[in-house]
Amino acid sequence: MTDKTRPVLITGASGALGRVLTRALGANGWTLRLTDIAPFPDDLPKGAVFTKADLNDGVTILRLAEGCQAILHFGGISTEHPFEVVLGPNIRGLYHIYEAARREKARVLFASSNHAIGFHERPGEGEEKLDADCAFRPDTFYGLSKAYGELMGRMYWDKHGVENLNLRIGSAFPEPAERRMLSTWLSYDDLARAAEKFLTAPRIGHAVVWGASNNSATYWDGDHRDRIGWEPQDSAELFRAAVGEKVSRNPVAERYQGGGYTAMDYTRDKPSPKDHFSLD
Ligand code: 15L
Repeated sequence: MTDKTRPVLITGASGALGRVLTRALGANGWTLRLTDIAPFPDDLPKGAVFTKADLNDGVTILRLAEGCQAILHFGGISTEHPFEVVLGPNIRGLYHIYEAARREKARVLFASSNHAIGFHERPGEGEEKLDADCAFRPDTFYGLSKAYGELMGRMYWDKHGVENLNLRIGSAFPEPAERRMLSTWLSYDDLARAAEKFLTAPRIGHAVVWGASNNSATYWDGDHRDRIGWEPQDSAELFRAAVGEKVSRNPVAERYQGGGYTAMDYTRDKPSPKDHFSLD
């Protein structure tokens, strides 16, 4: 039975996706505890409490999670940065979240990212799509922290029974902004629906789900979405005319699923379209 009076903690509440979740879950009657290092910019939903906190501060995170049934972990660094910048919020902070979840017997929704697997090539027309069990191929220090986060979820489930869903988000924006996003786009409404399904699912275990809408140009197939009964409703196809020609013209970015992130600080020789790296 769903108990909406037991708090749900949302980290990264002041970010774009945290605000989407706060609005949607608040409107549906969930009791929300919100946190972020930045102030919360919107009106608080009824009954919600916001606390400014740094994910590096383990004591505060443990206190914030007291009595919570779930943690929606959307906090931390959300784009590529130097290793030392990523380390605190995304690695140490993540450990604080999982320790809090273990103590509270709370479940965790982890905002993972396609950049955990960004160096997989984009499938061509009719080629096989990627299954969520694929190897991690992180494309940045940021993507590496997301792969680590998924593995932390793996360990906390196997060792402590902390249920967790790793939503490997493609591109969550109001609309797709370039051709790649016709494959990777996740609408805000589909994101909110996934969070609600996560909260009400009877059992999750350790699950990995592609965080993308129902896009016909998808790169991805096969995941654990049945465990939460999530079926995305939106599709990037509606935007094809607007963004179909918007490409980067960078051969690295265009070859791999992670797009521009794969090309950042890239020091190998640039691949020609026909090259195939055999020593993978
Ligand atoms: C992400 O993980 C980022 O948080 C977001 O800003 C986008 O870059 C997105 O991936 C993407 O791949 O489009």
